[in-house]
Amino acid sequence: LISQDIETLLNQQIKKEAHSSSLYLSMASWCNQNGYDFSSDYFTKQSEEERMHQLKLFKYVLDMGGNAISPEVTGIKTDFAGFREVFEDALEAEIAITQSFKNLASRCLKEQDFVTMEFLNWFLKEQREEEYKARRALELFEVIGEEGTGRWEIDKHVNDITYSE
Ligand code: OFO
Repeated sequence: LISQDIETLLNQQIKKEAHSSSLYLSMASWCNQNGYDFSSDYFTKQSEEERMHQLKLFKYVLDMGGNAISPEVTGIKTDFAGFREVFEDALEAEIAITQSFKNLASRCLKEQDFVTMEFLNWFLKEQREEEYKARRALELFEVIGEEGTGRWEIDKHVNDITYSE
């Protein structure tokens, strides 16, 4: 069983993951329409991962006898000032998600809910990878540079980013 507070926080997290999934899909659309097709694929994959995170949390709430809420997602950003801004927003979003999981984890420790804490460990580890990838993508803008065919090069390398522990 989970407490009402933990259930509320988990439902908020479900909504955040759904929001992330929609945001990434919006980024995929913008990238495709502006000629960055590799990045579009990259963000489509990210969107699928966020959906998977959402469902993982959703199942956990139900498994623990709680009321999992199918979230309403609104206010998704669709217009970006440029290619770089898409990646800046992606990193910012991942950092916010990490913070959100940290808040959830600290609530679990306060309540001595070690079962949920153990469940959350998977996400905390996942965030390490997600933040790394987002940061690395942004670094490509520095390493390669945006001038000339720079953005075209950056787009080509986005899917090469891999994370190893
Ligand atoms: Fe990329 O965040 Fe989900 O968990």
